[in-house]
Amino acid sequence: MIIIGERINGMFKDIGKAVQERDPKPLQEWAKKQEEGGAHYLDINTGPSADNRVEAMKWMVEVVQEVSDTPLCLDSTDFDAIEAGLEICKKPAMINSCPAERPKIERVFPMAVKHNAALIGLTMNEKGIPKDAENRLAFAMELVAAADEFGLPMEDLYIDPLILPVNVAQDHSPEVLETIRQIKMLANPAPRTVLGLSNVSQKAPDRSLINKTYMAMAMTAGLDAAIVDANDDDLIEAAATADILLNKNVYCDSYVKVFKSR
Ligand code: THG
Repeated sequence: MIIIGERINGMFKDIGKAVQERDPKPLQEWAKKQEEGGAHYLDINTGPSADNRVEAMKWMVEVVQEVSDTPLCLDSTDFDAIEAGLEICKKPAMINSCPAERPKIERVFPMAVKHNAALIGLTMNEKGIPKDAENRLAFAMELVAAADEFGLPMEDLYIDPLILPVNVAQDHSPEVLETIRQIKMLANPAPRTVLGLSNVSQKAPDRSLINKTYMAMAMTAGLDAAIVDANDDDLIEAAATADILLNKNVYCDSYVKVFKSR
């Protein structure tokens, strides 16, 4: 399971403020802390309040790379900001994200290939997120076809079926699991799958319980990666354990430690 740490996101008050004031400290502290928690990538999102997202993204990538070698997942709807970040990433990055909309596909897929980056494709278009697995899969198929067309290796395409909060969109959660199952049958080699896991528990009590339960269910369906709270030890340990029980990693007595240090 690939763990993408969610915390360096301007949606969080401390990060939003740090980006505005160009104070590197909170970003650098969260980079180290998430790495120690078990993050394999760090999500970098300027948040909604940044006034110049290109400059903000460049600054965020620079200050995080001063203290961390962990690969970055550049999270923005502003493709100029993503491109500016990619230009200065030291390690192959992940682009987060591209919906199934033709003009955006034509801009982002070649960008991923050029920078040897992985790419998260979303099962949505300008009309929004469908409810049924069937319609989410139609968008997944468009993304798979785009990977073929633009020469993006299938294992670099991460399809995100977009989980919504269970307290307002409960009927989506089984549809997302079914979507993950079927995405794995769309191509050989199969594309990978990813979720912004914490969405599922937004505004609900017992967030950690909902997050880790849904994560284990999604892993059984074929989930390869998730944007998560990398400092939720129970969740990280559940991911490591599910990898063992799905025979994805070799069992050893310290498998949690091995998973965290990967
Ligand atoms: N798919 C992809 N990328 C994504 C998402 C996705 N990026 C953003 C998001 N969704 C994943 N990251 C988060 C980060 C934080 C929260 C949820 C998902 C979160 N934040 C608290 C909240 O909203 O209650 C904020 C708490 C605070 O302000 O302190 O839950 O789905 N590809």
